[in-house]
Amino acid sequence: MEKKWWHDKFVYQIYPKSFKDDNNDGIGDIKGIISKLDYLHDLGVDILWLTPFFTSPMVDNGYDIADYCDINPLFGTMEDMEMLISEAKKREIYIMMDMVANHCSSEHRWFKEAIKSKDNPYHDYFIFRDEPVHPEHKSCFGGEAWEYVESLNQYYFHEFAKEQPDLNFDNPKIMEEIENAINFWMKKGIRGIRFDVIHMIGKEIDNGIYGYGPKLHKRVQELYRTSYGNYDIITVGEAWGNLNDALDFTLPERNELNMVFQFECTSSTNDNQRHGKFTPKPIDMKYCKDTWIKYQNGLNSKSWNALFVENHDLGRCINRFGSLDYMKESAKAIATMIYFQKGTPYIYQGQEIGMLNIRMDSLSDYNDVEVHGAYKDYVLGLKDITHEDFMEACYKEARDNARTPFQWENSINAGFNLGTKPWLKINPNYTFVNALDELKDPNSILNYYKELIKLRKNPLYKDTFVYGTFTALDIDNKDIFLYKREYNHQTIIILVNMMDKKIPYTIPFEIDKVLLKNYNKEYDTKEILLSPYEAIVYLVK
Ligand code: TEU
Ligand code: CA
Repeated sequence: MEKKWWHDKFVYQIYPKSFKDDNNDGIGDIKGIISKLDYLHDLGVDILWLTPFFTSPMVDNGYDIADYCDINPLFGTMEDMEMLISEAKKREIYIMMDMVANHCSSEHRWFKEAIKSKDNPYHDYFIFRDEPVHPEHKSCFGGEAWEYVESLNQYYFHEFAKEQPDLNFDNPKIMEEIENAINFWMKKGIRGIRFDVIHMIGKEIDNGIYGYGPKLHKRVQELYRTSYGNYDIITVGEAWGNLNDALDFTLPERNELNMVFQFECTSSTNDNQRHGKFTPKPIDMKYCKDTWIKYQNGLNSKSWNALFVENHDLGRCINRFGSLDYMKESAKAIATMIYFQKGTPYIYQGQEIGMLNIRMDSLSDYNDVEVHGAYKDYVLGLKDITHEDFMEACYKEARDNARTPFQWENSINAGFNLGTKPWLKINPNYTFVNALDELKDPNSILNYYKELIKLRKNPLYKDTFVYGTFTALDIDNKDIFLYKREYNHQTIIILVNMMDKKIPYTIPFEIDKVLLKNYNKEYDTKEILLSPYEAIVYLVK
């Protein structure tokens, strides 16, 4: 495999609105990120993926872009962004941007022109029809996917909110616009791109095809050729699909993307026979283990994996995969289980300090457009989810769980700012879950993350973690995740108890030494009684 500069790097995802509010207006900003670069450097991460920071009315918190080449004034100025890029670079940290190509904002100049008349050159930038086509296909955020425009006597298509009209990729001008936007940022020194819902840019609306249309991969290849492929950057696609879809995007010879996120584990708690995340079901860790193994084996030698358990659209990983009774232990176990696999680790802001889901008192505490759309559809419309069940589902799965302000310390507004009411509630647990306390406690989740990152980068073991083969062991065991990484006669084994119970276990190999552990135990025999969520990384003889 051809070696790349980003192969051994950790990506850290920042949701700028919630990270750090420097000017104390209640909204996180770029200067806030700059002020925390030392914290991030100290943690050991190398690439910062920033969710969209472009001009936006913020209906979907930036995933509704009104100008692809300008900075959202809520977050700062272009000078601030240039400063962030250069200050980060001084610490050998690089910026990854979020490219939303599938749709833009209804406040974008293109859309404002488009609705002026059918002859307007921008009209064909969007998907207009005289009647809704396949009206049974609903918007991802609730309600219809077609919105009527009276002045035109036409409807336009929007996969997400009605303020997020889909762009018409059948119009070659759209490819050009997106290419120009990417090239603009490449020249500013951006070193990575995360592509939002990239599987949707091949849609064929009249044929009822929304994801993975026949022209999808040709379009991604064209974007590669005309824009980011000319720069030495790291790319990752948000592509909801299966293993074969992942291969199609990531086989190096196809010149598309370096890796994609797979959502089979994180969405396995959604009951898709009913209303998805709003009708959640319990986690099945064996299923998750099998899925992780499937992607490791499927992409292993051929392409590359993205290793993640959280992002800005998901509930927190302790709530999903771990246990509140074993907060610290399970947080560390989850990290150990996932980040020693082969691929690029992604850490979502707050994950490293064990931030948790938030219990909101009322529906109005939620900011997310998705929550309010779903409430209208299922609680008020279909009436097949009760208000109480809906609130309970939101506690488990609502995207706002990941978007509460970062908890920096046990002081006013958790240190997010100096006291102005933040745009979204702060989790009241900041009194005991916060970065400052975590830094001080040698057994904290944060210090474990630091140790884990150091270990994965340690020159003695790095090649094994980065390029070593992955082999799952004891695969039928439904409680334990055991896997081995091997490179040039070095073998490292990762053993994780995924359960909240004690499990006696006989280690099936000869131990040289323990490289990382989340319990203060000595391991001198091969017969061990694993504690709940115990995790151990062994160097093998
Ligand atoms: O998400 C796409 C997506 O399909 C889901 O993750 C979505 O968040 C929803 O929860 C499905 O139920 C991406 C972004 O990550 C998300 O934040 C945006 O809202 C969305 O695209 C639209 O740009
Ligand atoms: Ca601010």
